[in-house]
Amino acid sequence: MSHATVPHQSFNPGVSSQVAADAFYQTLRLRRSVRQFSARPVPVETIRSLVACGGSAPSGANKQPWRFVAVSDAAIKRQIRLGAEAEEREFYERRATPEWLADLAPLGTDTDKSFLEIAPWLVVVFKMMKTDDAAQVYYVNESVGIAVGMFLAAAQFAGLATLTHTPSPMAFLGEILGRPAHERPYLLIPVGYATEDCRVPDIHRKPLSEILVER
Ligand code: IYR
Repeated sequence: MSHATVPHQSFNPGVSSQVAADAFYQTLRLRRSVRQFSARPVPVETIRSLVACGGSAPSGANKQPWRFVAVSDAAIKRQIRLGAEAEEREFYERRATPEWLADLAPLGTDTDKSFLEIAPWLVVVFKMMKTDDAAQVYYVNESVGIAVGMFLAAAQFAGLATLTHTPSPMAFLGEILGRPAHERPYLLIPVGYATEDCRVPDIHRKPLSEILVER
């Protein structure tokens, strides 16, 4: 069976692929999960561009099974903070295993999620278990994970700070944001600028020798 095609447009970085790839790495390597956000605003146009970057991701059968809900409304941000803190209290006080709490200790995280009200934007990513027309979707977790990765990389490239936040369970997000049942909360991403005095945990990425096998 024939299928419609268009000419491929390749991207020319204008330098060698090695130079371009290393330059991008020098940008990405500075990305850290930030929990101290300033109230400095980010224009909605910037958020739209970041979501367009996320939405450029490949997906199973091109079903694009993601929805990005961008929240700047103070009252909704407060509701989200209260919902997240309620889940986190449950997590830290009951659900987390001792091993999990020990693993989190170097991050210094706790139940205080005040950043959810301070960051100018909360981008709540939903995965779609069906299309809006109730059709089948494929490789949803892979697809949405890739889209989020591209969103995070774009935010870093734009000089913005992000946090990949997973209060769990996240059902309260669908309720607060009035999302339909076929959309399931996937990740909550505060977006903005880090405070001037922001500090982050002294943790490190694995060296290439540990993550790359060349054969
Ligand atoms: N969701 C909790 C706990 C938490 C879990 C993991 I895994 C992290 O990498 C970081 C935090 C919280 O946000 O505090």
